[in-house]
Amino acid sequence: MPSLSVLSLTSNGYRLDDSPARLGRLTASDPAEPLDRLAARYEEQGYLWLKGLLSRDEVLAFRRYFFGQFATTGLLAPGTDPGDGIASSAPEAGGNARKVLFEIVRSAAYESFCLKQQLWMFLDRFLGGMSYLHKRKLIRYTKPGDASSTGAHYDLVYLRGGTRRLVTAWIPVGDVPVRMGGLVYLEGSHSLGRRLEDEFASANADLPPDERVSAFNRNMSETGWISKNLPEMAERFDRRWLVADYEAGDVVLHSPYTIHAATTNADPHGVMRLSTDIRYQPVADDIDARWSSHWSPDDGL
Ligand SMILES: O=C(O)CCC(=O)C(=O)O
Repeated sequence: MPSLSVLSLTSNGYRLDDSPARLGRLTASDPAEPLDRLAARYEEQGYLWLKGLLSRDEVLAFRRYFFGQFATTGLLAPGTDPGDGIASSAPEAGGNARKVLFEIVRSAAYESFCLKQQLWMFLDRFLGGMSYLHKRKLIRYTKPGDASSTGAHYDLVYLRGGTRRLVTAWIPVGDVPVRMGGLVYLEGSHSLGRRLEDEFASANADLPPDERVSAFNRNMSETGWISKNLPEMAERFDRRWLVADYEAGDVVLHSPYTIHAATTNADPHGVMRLSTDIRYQPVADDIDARWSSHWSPDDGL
């Protein structure tokens, strides 16, 4: 494993590796550990990186299925195996890849991937009762060198219309070593997220109900993100960004208050980062109605 100080790690043009003291590694958890120990670690860390919760082979089979749908779109390098997910160096033409992506979002194959038994059974145990999977589910591929990455945010900003007992599952669909720009977590940031949310709640108190739950209301930044400048945030909040070499089969659960972002895919061989992020909650709790439809580019969330 390369030392963190030699990694070239950037996000939206900002370099994270200039301050090695502001970088650390995520702590892994074994899904077979006793539930009370896992729950205590989630409370303490704001996340659980569950190693090998899913079958590696099944995850890799879904990666192949996913990229296989793009065979005629120009997304993949000619003559390569879809399972490898190697991006073509030529620019995509005609917007076909985008069309295919949003067809996959509505597909039975993707739905069943997100409802793997190992996952929902774990969530049932973790939430202490029947779990519900939000219909709005996001799946993203990132090509090496893509200029924009997910900025720092916590998920409740987009889900204020329902329960706070939400759990996001971020699932790498394929291996995502640090250089491929997986999720990075601001250490111990769930307490910070709670504080920010309290501040927004009082600032938003006088807004009409629809606006109050909006990630884009007048009291929020344009995107709902806290910042794109991750190194500056690490200094401002005096914390480290935690990175990880994710492997196919891993699942990361994070709380709706945990601040996270993504980094640039710097894979030298053109390998695309593929991941899905989906949200579970107790079925009996209030559900944010805005998340009851499939993800679409114009859903305003
Ligand atoms: O995969 C990404 O770039 C962002 C994912 C995310 O924000 C999430 O899992 O909540």
